[in-house]
Amino acid sequence: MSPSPTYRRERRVLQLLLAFLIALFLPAALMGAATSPAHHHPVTWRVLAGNQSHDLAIQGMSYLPKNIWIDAGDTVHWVANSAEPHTVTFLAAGQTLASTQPFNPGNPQQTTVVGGSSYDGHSYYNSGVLTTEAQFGFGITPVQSYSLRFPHRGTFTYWCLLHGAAMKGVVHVQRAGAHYPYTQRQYDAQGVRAANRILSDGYDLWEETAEHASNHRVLEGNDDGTAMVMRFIRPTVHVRVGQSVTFANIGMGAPHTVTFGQEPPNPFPPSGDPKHYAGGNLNSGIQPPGASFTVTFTKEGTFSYICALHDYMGMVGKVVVED
Ligand SMILES: [Cu+2]
Repeated sequence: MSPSPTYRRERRVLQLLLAFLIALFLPAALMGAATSPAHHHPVTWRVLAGNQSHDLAIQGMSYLPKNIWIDAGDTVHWVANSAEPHTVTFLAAGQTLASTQPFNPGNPQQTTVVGGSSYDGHSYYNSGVLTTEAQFGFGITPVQSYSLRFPHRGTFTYWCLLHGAAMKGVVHVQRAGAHYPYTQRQYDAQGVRAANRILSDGYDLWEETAEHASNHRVLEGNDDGTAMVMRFIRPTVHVRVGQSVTFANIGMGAPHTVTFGQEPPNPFPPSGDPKHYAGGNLNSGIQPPGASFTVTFTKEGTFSYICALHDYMGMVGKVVVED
């Protein structure tokens, strides 16, 4: 005997109702699973290292954002955002920042990736040299990004080994599944605002510094702890034969050089005679903050020079010597 028409109709209604209920509740059930802590999907967050003006004259010493809140199991992906190099460096427990300063381009612990891809909360981890430039010099291969996973809760501070105390970032790791206080979009917007502030501070500093420069006193850029001016101020000066120009590093951050003639393979040691310069090779050597270098010009002509560390950013100048 075949089922009655009524039974068949009831069964079809039941099937439709079941399909409707599945359609209604399945997405909610899946979403519930995705947001529960037990099934927390790790998120990768982006932090920019540095920022700069279009002409590279102003370089920022900051991570954007400086503070980020993530959940245990998430990853932070740092991306190089300037020609000026930076590192992302977590110091070992008990290690001081001072013990790593100044940056040593000959130390692979500082210039290459150190530590694994997962942060243990207490060991030394280093990104290597992060820059948008393909080359860095000193035989160092730079990197464009660095990723680290954070499996443990805690507040973890990191530094840039090139800029020391001026450049600090913090990763706040909450428990897995905890609510995020900010989205990536909000961090990106914060980053744009911070970058614009740094650039406008840098241009103000450039203007103020120019007031202290003269034909006999050239300033090797300047910095205010966050923004760096990567220009000789003034870039062109005029003197007479027998006169001198003093190049001074009045900043707190970057070292510079004053290099006439051929750029030496190693810009660190000084070479040439600054007391009688009549053209050719002359190098100040590395000028840390506070250092100065005086050159006496004994011949007329136009003499171009560079900062061997920052010429690719446009840090170059010339001295016009007249009889
Ligand atoms: Cu320089």
